[in-house]
Amino acid sequence: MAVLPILTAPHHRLKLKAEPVEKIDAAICQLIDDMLETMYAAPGIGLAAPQVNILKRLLVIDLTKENEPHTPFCMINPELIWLSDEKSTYKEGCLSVPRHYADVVRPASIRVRFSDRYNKTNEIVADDRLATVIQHEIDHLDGILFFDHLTDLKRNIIIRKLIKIKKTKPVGVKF
Ligand code: GNR
Ligand code: NI
Repeated sequence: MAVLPILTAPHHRLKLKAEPVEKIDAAICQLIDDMLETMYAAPGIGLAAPQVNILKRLLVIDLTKENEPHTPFCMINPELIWLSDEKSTYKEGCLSVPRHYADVVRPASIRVRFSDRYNKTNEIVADDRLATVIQHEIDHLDGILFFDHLTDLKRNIIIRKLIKIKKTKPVGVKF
């Protein structure tokens, strides 16, 4: 088990499209466990493989509250197969966009197809916060960050601040 370093924006690797997982082998299962450990350490409620510099279509999520037992799940090669017309707005944050939060409008309900770590195909319908987090994580697999859903002005303000932080803080230092 290992806590992996998380890439922060602006970073060109965060803008790339991730490749499908071809085979769910021991290395992928190890990666899933390391991503969960990294997510809990951060702490965060979701993590996509590109955030730890692995360009594979794989994500982990755990929406459990602090004093409840962990109920993590992973999605391998997830596909959004239905999006509701109805939208909802949530204040989003991202481990790759430290210190910044913004309201993002997304479809309120989704249907998503994915493989689990046993290579079983699953389909679920999600709404509310779960729908938002799944869409946020699938965005990472396509090189999209939450600020890409904002106006150019808001995005540029965030990116400028992130560049400033990177210039003044050595890489890898937590803040
Ligand atoms: O920890 C996280 N919280 C969060 C809050 C609102 C919407 C999305 C998220 S995901 C984020 C962790 C992360 O960056 N996942 O990619
Ligand atoms: Ni994120």
